[in-house]
Amino acid sequence: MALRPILQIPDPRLRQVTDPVAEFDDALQTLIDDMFQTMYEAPGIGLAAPQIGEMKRVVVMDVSDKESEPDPITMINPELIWLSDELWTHEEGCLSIPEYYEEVERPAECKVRFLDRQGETVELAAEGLLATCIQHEIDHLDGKLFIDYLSRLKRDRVTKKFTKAAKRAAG
Ligand code: GNR
Ligand code: NI
Repeated sequence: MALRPILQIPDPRLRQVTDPVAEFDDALQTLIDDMFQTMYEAPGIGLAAPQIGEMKRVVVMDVSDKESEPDPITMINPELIWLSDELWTHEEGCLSIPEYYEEVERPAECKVRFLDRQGETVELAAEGLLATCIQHEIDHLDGKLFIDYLSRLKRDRVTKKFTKAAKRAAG
């Protein structure tokens, strides 16, 4: 297992569409373990593979609160098969855009079909924070970020800030 560096905007890998997983091999199991370690250490409630530069359709999540038992969820090749008409607004953040938070409106409930880490098909209905997190993570697999739902003014402002910081870091 290994902690992996988390990419930040404007890294172009965060804007790419990722590839479906075809093989449930040891490399996939190691990737999933690395993603959980990286997510818990950050800490975050979700992590998508492209955030660590792995261009595959893999996400991990755990929206359980700190006081209760961990509830790790792995989704491989996830697909949203139903979204509610009812919307819900939640303040979102992203480990690839550290320390930036804005409210985003999304469908309040969703149903998702995915493969678990053994390759078994699972269907899950979600609401509240889990529904928001699932949609946020699946967006990552398609190169989409939560700032894409904000006004252009807000998106451009945060993108410029991180672009300047990256240029300064590169010297
Ligand atoms: O840790 C995270 N918190 C969060 C809060 C509200 C909505 C979505 C999220 S996901 C985020 C971790 C992350 O960047 N996942 O891609
Ligand atoms: Ni994110």
